[in-house]
Parts: sequence; C-alpha cells; structure tokens
Amino acid sequence: LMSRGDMGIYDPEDIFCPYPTSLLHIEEVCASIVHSHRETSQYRVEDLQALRWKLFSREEIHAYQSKSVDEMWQHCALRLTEAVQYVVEFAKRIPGFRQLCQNDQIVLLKSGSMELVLVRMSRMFNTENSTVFFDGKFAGKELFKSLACNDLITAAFDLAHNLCALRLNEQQVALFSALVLINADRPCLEERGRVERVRKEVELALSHTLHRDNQEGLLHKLYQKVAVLKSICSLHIEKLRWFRQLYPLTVHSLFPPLYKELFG
Ligand code: MHQ
Repeated sequence: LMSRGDMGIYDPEDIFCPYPTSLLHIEEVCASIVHSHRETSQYRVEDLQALRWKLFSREEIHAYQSKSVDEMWQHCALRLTEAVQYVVEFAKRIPGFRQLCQNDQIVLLKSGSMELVLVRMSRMFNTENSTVFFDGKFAGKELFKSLACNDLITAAFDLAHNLCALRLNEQQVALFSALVLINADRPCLEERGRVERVRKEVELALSHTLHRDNQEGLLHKLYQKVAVLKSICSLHIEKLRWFRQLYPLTVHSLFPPLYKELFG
C-alpha cells in the first residue's frame, strides 16, 4: 500500500497523521460532493444562462415595491426557505455529514445554510446588469425595496458580484459550498474532532481540484470570502430581530417553520 506521500497528497501540518488519505479517496470525495451539488442545485447554470433575457417589467417591479413590509418579508422568507431546503439536501449528501451526531448536523445547518444560499445566489447572478434569478425572472436589487433593509440587499448583491468575478466552475462552487458548511469553529459543536476530520477531507478535495485546474491562487481568495459570508448572515439575523419586533404575529403564524427553526 502506498503512503500518502507517495500519492502526492499529504498534510504538511501534521507529521504523523493517524488517518491516511489516499488520492483515490480524495477523488471519490470530490466526485461525490460535485454530484450532490448538481443533484440539489435547484437550477442548472445552462438553464439560467438561457433565461438571462427574462427581466421583470417596470410594472412587475412596481408591484413588488408596492407590497407592505410584512407582505414582502413573508414572500422572501418563503423563497429563502425553498432555497434552504435544497441546501439541507446537499448537506445530507456530503460524505461524512450524516455520520455526525444530530446536534452537530443541526449546528452546522443553523450557522451555514444562509451562507450556502448566498454562495448559490452567485450562480443565479448576471453581472452584466446586476440582477438575480428570483421568482422566475431576473431582478435588480430595487425590486427588494419594500423589505426596508437595503444594507442587507446591497451586501448580498455585492457578494454575488464579487464571487462571480472569481469565475468559479460548478466543481469549485460545489467544493467551496461544502467547505463553508463543514466548519469546525462553529460554537456548540459536541464532537468537534469528527467535524475537523470531515473538514480536512473537504479541504484536501478543494485544494486537489484547484491544483488540477491550475488555479491554486483561488484558494486564498475563497478563504477571504468566508468572513464576508459571516457578516452578511449576522446582518440577516439582526434584520430578522428588527422585523420580529415590528410584526411578531407575522413571524409566529406566517413564516415557514424551517425558517424559524434555523434563524429564529
Ligand atoms: C435561490 C433563489 C433565491 C431566492 C431568494 C428578508 C429575508 C427573509 C431575507 C433570495 C434576506 C434578504 C433571497 C430573497 C435577501 C438577502 C434574500 C431575500 C438562490 C438564492 C436566492 C436568489 C435568494 C438570495 C437572498 C435573498 C435575495 O435559489
């Protein structure tokens, strides 16, 4: 049996790794994550590409802008929850995720699902006119005016724009998504060591793909985006608290249970 050194994959951080990782294994992890991403991506990039011309009309934009704050929040919470359901399905198919204890699966999803939705938003973003695929057509950020949280919307659109600028392929998006989700630094994890072990494999899978694509420079840029994702998610939670104070009954009776479970 070849050692990890012979296979060209090793972790320079630990001299003696008790869990040897073969190149074959890392390639399997890669393929599995990419497959899971494809199966749960809600829309395929080719399809979105073909729909780029579908923009909301002036009248349609006006109709969204004329909604009341609580009506528009309710609408967006529903759309966001739909996107989150696909993210949960993706998580469950990441090798090693289902083997984590239930507490840790929930902790990772609570802290990571919105981050993943934001990563996925970049796939649905058209940089030519700064629009995102929402409700069947492409929408600029002015469409979300009645949410009354322009700073959050602007931050989400800016992130989508900056992620698009990295020109990631679908494999890279898939592995970056897994990396964002499997984060051993999240508070309240019960079996941090097991999360770290899954994390290591995802990191190896990502650096392996980037090495193969001759794009190792991307790794550093992707790690920079993690902090931005985190700040947008805190802003989302902050806005939700503000909204809940204004419209407690809307949140209580009309928001999807999954949305409340993850963010409430
Ligand atoms: C998905 C499609 C999609 C749907 C909804 C007010 C509130 C509840 C949330 C999009 C924060 C506001 C979201 C609607 C804002 C950051 C939310 C509101 C990919 C993601 C995407 C485009 C969501 C992105 C984040 C949006 C704009 O397949």
